[in-house]
Amino acid sequence: TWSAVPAGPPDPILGVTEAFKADKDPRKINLGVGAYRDENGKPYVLPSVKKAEELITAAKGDKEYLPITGLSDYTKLAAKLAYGPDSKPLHENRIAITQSISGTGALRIGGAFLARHYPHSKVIYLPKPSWGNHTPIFRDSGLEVRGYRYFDKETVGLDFAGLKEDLLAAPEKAIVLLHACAHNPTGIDPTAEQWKEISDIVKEKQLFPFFDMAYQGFASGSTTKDAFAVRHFVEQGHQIALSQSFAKNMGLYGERVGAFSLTTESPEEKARVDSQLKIVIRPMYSNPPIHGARIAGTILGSSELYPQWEAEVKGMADRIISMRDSLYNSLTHNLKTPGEWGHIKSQIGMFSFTGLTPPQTKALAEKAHVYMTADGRISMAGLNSGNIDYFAESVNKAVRG
Ligand code: PLP
Ligand code: TYF
Repeated sequence: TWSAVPAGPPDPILGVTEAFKADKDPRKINLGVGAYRDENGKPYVLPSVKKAEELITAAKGDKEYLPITGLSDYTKLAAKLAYGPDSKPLHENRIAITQSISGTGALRIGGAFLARHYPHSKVIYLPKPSWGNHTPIFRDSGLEVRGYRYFDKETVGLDFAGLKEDLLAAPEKAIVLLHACAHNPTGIDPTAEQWKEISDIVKEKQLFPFFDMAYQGFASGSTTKDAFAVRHFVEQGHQIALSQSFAKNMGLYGERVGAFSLTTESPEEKARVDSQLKIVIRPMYSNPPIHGARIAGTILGSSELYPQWEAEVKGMADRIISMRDSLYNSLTHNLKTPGEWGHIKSQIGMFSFTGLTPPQTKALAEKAHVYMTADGRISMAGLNSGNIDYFAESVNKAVRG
């Protein structure tokens, strides 16, 4: 029956982990997948998450099905975290929101909802490059995927002129996907001034902004600062779509906790949109898992756990920032590695786009047992004081050839 099914390629990011696992060298380092590691290289369960789980266990709740759009105690607080406590659409009950299977599920619900109900366009523009899963998510949702310039190879920075040109050349009312903060894979975000210009172009061209916020708090250490772009667009009167994930900022990766929301014109419109979100979700998975949503809801709703969690997110962000400083200093000052490495320090969030070439990344895997994606992206969280010197020396050798 399946004789004509061709073997598919592995996921380019998760495939790196497979190669890493198969390597037996004790010096090996996995900088492929974007999952936080502590200073001992171990996965990190946040203490606030452990406390929330204790409270949940003590409450002896049942395991009944959640409603289709999930735990409303959680989604209300997720919306407040993203849009801000003073958000106008939030206070006016104009935000349609549903729990989702983490960020991926939120993007997929959004893609499917827009493909069915957005009346103006079936075209979505993604930054070049973008997270590898964006293209299949939106294509499989029934949208036509196109790209806008984002990364400038020459400066290892934002191609802001190219970005503006491409958005201005897009058909009116097309959908545009924006990484809210900590752009994956480049680690390069627009500045606040640049976001304001992007907002103006989106307004002029009547584009529909779809924000993917997978790293709120993880980029700068402040959930408020990282929500700047989303809140600015909403203040400017844009109707937006928003995907949220608690995988990174609460370390809830495998619990699959996320949310998808749309701002609307009125509570009446919100109610109609909510009803159609349910119709999109019902035949996909019926209703979402309960445990992770309880954890996130407990933390966001607790006057004790919320500040504790914010400090823990900042701790993760700060550790990553300190690794950026160390790596930059090793390459530039200690090893005098040829090239300009300032981008390692200026990039934001989980990833650094090193500028290493595919042959260099291949050599790093084969000779030094150091694994990263072929585009030269490294997950900064995989570095720690125990392996950073070995990593810098290996990069130095690879660059010198
Ligand atoms: N969007 C971006 C930009 C990501 O980097 C990720 C991966 O972490 C996601 C969405 C979705 O991840 P998850 O489905 O684990 O929340
Ligand atoms: O880019 C990353 O590494 C994260 C994690 O299919 C991830 O976003 C990667 C690939 C994937 C799911 C999650």
